[in-house]
Amino acid sequence: MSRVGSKNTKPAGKSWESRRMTFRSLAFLVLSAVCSLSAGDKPNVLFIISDDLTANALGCYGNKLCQTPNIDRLATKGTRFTRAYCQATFCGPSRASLMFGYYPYASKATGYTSGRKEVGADKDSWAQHFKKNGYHSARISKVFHMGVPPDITKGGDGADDPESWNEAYNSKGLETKLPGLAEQLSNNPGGLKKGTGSSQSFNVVEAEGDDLVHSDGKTAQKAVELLHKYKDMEKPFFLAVGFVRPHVPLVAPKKYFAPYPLGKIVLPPKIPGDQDDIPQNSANKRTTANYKMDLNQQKGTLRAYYASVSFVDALVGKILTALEVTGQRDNTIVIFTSDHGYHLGEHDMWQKVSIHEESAKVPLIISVPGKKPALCHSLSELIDLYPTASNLCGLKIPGNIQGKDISGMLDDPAVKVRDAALSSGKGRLLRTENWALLDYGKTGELYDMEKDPKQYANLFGDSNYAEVLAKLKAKLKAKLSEIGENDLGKKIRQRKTTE
Ligand SMILES: [Ca+2]
Ligand SMILES: [Ca+2]
Repeated sequence: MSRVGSKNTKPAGKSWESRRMTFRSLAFLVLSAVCSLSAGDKPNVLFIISDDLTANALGCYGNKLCQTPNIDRLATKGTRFTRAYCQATFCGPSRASLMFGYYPYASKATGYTSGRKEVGADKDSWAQHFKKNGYHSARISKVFHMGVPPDITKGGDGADDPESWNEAYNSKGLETKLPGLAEQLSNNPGGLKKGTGSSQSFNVVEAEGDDLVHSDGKTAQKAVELLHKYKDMEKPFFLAVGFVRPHVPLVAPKKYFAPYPLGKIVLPPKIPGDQDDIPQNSANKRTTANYKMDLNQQKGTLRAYYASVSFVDALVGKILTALEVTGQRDNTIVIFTSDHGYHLGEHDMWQKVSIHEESAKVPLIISVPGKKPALCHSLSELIDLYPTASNLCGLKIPGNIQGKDISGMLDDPAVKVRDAALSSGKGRLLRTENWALLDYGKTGELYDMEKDPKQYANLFGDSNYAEVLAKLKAKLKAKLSEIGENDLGKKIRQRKTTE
């Protein structure tokens, strides 16, 4: 899909200037017509982040079973990115990175931290930058890291950054203690243990009661309340809303399980021997075998994950409806994403931390009033949200942050600002348009993403690809060295990528 608008490279000369002026005037007229903006007004930002949500579970990303009508509708009103990557494949570092604008490799914010301690008091988070520049900044639930479920059952702040917000709310929830049909689907051979088990297992509760007995239900309700409050506020708002589903435990109201009877669930396609060329290491250990899941337990997990996703989708719908009924949809930029992806049985792997495509790729939708909907295949990173939103709202992009402004992609989806995306878990992923290098130091994985988008055949040890591998390793090294040049004063030790 293409759209009218500014191009990647601008033609020189007077004709370009006049075309640009015409375009600007047109854009202004369109914007004035659809928005109730007066000159100088800044758009609001509604940032919705889900937890552990793979793009593969969403209808708009091609899932035929999981029902996500509200997120799908948002996608039809914005730009949907098909190659957006997180900077770390688990909660803490991914969120610290996107909120503070530094790669985990640079900041060393690699644990369950907000990132504040690592970047220092003199750096502004994304929300704080907006707060300092005339925005009312608010958080509901998990935006910086929170332990799920412990911080949710406590109703605590988790690893929050109080400097970022004018107001912040937590959404206490009972999680697996909610009444309902409860079961543990991993590490429970034969389903002999009744009820739910340890916190990071696939614990499922088909809960009695409505949305509001859940942490996420309360989060959406608070968001609706704040949107009503903000409609008469003079300042624009930066509202960050974090949902904790589909992070485990997979607890959601019973009604969201109904569309997914076990008989309807289809596990991802399996290739014989697929696991054999995947290095055994801590990044890749969350396998069906290690979780001791039989076929029905695998399907049950997928079913509960889909129910959790549909629950989040319904809550996103409630928030977007509130944005519309309060008359703020036409002057609010809506961003929807997740902190990282997730395995749902591909390669017989589950959950996160892996740096395979399913775990490192994130859903990303950016909807800007006045801009045409589009599909964008250009590479982007979550770290790009901070500079991009800043530019879209007419705020200066802080010089210290490491993301790139991708707002040009919202005018023309063919625009490219990166030739590679970088992610990390236990290892580093360098993802170019055609290749994925998963680097673990001594071992690695190499995939031809054009011929093998599902990453079945690891070419790392194949001598026919030695040249490609060498080039990618050099590119990764150069990228890390570029990121190492920053203002944080951290000692970066370049790890050997070849041995
Ligand atoms: Ca997460
Ligand atoms: Ca394989």
